[in-house]
Amino acid sequence: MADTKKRSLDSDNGTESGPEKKLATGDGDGKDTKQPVADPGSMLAGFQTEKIMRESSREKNIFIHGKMGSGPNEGQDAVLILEKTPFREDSLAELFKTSELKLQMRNDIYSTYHMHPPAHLNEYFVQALVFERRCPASRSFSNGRHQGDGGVSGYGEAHQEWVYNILEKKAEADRIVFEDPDPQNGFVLLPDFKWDQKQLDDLYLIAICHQREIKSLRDLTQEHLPLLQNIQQQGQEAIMKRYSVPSCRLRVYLHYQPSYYHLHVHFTVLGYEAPGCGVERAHLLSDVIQNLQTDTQHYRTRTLTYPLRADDALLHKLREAGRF
Ligand code: G7M
Repeated sequence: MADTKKRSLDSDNGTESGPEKKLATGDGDGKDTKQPVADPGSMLAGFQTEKIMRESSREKNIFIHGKMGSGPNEGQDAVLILEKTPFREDSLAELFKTSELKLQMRNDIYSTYHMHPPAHLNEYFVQALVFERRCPASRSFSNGRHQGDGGVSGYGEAHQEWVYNILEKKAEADRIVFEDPDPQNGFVLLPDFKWDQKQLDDLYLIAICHQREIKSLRDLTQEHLPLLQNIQQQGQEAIMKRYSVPSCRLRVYLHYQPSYYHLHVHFTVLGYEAPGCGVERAHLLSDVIQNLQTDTQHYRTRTLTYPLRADDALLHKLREAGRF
């Protein structure tokens, strides 16, 4: 990899801390101005945890199911995903200067500490899913903790509205990095909401195609090659232009199974082990293109192997159908 140095993106004005690298966001926080949002400052005050769905000390994240506390969403089912954010090289000096350090132990040349940084250097990235009705995930997660690297499963099919909101510019319009408006081969490229856009080390964008009939990898045939090649080429060019990350440093892939059934492509930076980028779930776009060039029926006919959590609704259905 040519450039292994950590590069940070300025959270205030959305520029990389280097010459003229602009982010898509107008205000940098991805706020959707067209939809009512509860006061974010107090939104989680009073949140009642019902179940820890998943927790990973390695990934430094926790998935919590519970109920919203006081406020406009009081009593509504919600899933919160809390994640410790990556270190930022440009804040290290301030971190050392302003943090409180407590010695834990000292032995020979070794010593360990607990560091207490000031609030603004001690950020968590939070995803909140607030459900109008009982959360479908609460059923599928009712057996307790989970293994695996995916996100929250079990709500994807029912909650696809956010994809159409993006395509219709009802949400995240100010975050769009690139758009080709062509209804057949066009797509919208924007940061995946798992990426806080503060550094390039975990760069993560998704391309969502304008066509609405293509549900997943399974639907693809040679007729979709112009669309796939367009996403690959224009997506990579747009990322190079915006973030100066060349295509040779990008991992471009589709998920099977995806969490929602509207064709989309993931762009992550090599070196970042994004959840779901492993061989059991990720299909490289360049392989997909070549497989289709060789056989138009490739993804319609071949066996595709994928992991499912023990309590995944799909696994349950496959069992009922006698497929196991
Ligand atoms: O596993 P699958 O291929 O379905 O991946 C879906 C991707 O969409 C994941 O990487 C999610 O983080 C991302 N994503 C999910 N939602 C609900 C949103 C959203 O509202 N906005 C954006 N920008 N990305 C999302």
